[in-house]
Amino acid sequence: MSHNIFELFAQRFAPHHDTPFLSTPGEPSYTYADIDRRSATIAAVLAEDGLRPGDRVVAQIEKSADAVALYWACLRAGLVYVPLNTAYTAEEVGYFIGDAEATAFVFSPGKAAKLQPIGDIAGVERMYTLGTRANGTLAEAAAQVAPRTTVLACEPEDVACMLYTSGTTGRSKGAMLTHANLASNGLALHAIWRFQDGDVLLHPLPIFHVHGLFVALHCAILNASNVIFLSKFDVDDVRGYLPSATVMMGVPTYYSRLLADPDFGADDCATIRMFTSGSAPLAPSVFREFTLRTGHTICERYGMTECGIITSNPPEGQRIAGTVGYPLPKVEVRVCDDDDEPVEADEIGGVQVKGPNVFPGYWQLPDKTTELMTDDGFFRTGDIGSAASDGRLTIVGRNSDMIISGGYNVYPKEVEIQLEEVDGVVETAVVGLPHPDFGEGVAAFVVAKPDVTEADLRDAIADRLAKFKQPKAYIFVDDLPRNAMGKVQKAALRADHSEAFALLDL
Ligand code: MLC
Ligand code: AMP
Repeated sequence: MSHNIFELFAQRFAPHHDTPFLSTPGEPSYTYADIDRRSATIAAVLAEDGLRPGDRVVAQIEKSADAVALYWACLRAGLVYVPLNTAYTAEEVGYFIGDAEATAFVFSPGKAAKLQPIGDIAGVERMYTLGTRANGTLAEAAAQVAPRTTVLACEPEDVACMLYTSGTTGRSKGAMLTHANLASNGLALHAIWRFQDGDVLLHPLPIFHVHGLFVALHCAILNASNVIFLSKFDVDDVRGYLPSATVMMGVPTYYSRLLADPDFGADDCATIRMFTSGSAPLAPSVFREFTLRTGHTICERYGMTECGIITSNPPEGQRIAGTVGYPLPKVEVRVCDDDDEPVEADEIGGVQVKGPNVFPGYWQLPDKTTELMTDDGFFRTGDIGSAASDGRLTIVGRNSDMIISGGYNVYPKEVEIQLEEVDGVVETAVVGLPHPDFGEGVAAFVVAKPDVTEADLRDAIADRLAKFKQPKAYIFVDDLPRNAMGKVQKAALRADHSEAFALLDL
């Protein structure tokens, strides 16, 4: 029996082959049969071009029905799909296609001038463009070939996707996710979130991260649901389509932005049976105001690239603000001290996870993977939290300085490295400070010679870092606070400047 997750998808959507799957505003709906066939023709092109199971297909493409068809093509052919944030600059993309040793690189037609040379330098064998309107060289080639309907028989532990994350040391690492990881997490979520006939998912999330590509889309596919497939989050668009949906998944910024619209309220949400939130902490104030305004209690859940969804507030039971609920079925969560010894209930420690959802490791970094796994097979998440006596988990922070801005991870080291290359900059410290819209905003504390200006810094990194990583505030200081060991005290910077974004005219 094959463990290719595409087999599971096909079994679920086969009885609904001709029903709507991706409904993009302004376009005719694509049925499951449309995307199934489209993915089979893309798989045929990739196979004819020599791609073999296990090869990495790196894609920096806009959210579209064809992007999903490419993802399915990779799954069915046993290729490793490597989606990249569309905000990454050409320089960042060069790192990823090199590190992944990409065999194929698919990018938006509009970025060809910048990215084709990057692919050439990296020695990528096959490059294609793929637009949002069935345009681009890959789409055109796929339109000329017969579908390749076979689905490669996979083992559970075969790698299906690789997503870059956790760059605490300044560079992201490729988290490998297997067919079994994705299948177990998708089936668990489909069950605990009570997906049912007739559910329609409103999908404003990007599809280059776990949340939008796996957590949201896989639940819908396993339910053969129709997906209202928005190109990005926009308050007016979301409000317009909520009445056509029954489920929406989002990051906290989505909910705070909806609440910032004074006209948003219960009438918008009359058809919705579940809102979920994750990828970053949901402020209890947002949780409570959302309930007051709409009558809905957001279901907060906790996940990460390396583990998919780990815990969720209960579908029927009590959802408590500031908590992330209980472990999914077959997932074990424990809170431990520095010696990997479980702490008492309600005591704070490091969150560790074990289960079919946990990834096998980082691409070509076995030592890093080993370092994060305990002797008894638990993954050290790097998150700090506590578990109540009934197992309900609360996340209170992270043991790294990682910033989560609007649901995207930003690694301070990656930003500091770029800023410190600017002439006249002596040193920097990048931290996340409370931000009314993004949850945390990237702020850079800079020690520099007098002639260095903020504009110099912004210009220097404009083409080197994705915009979401670029500091939204620059604070020039004479020196950085240090402890007795000489280590910069970022906690002090966060504490002393916690109001910085609240004071800015955002
Ligand atoms: C965009 N910008 C951001 C940003 N997104 N800056 C910081 N943080 C972000 N997340 C930049 C833009 O480039 C723009 O710069 C400026 O900020 C304002 O843009 P905007 O129009 O307000 O941003 P928008 O395009 O609306 O995007 C904001 C957002 C988006 C919150 C809608 O970031 C988003 O959809 N986030 C979801 C991320 C996600 O899917 N995370 C899941 C990770 S998986 P300029 O200069 O051009 O104005 C995971 C596991 C799990 O964590 O548990 O789920
Ligand atoms: P990523 O590496 O992009 O998958 O981000 C995963 C990280 O997001 C986790 O390790 C947590 O730090 C954070 N995270 C995800 N969901 C939540 C949540 N509900 N509450 C707090 N932090 C969260």
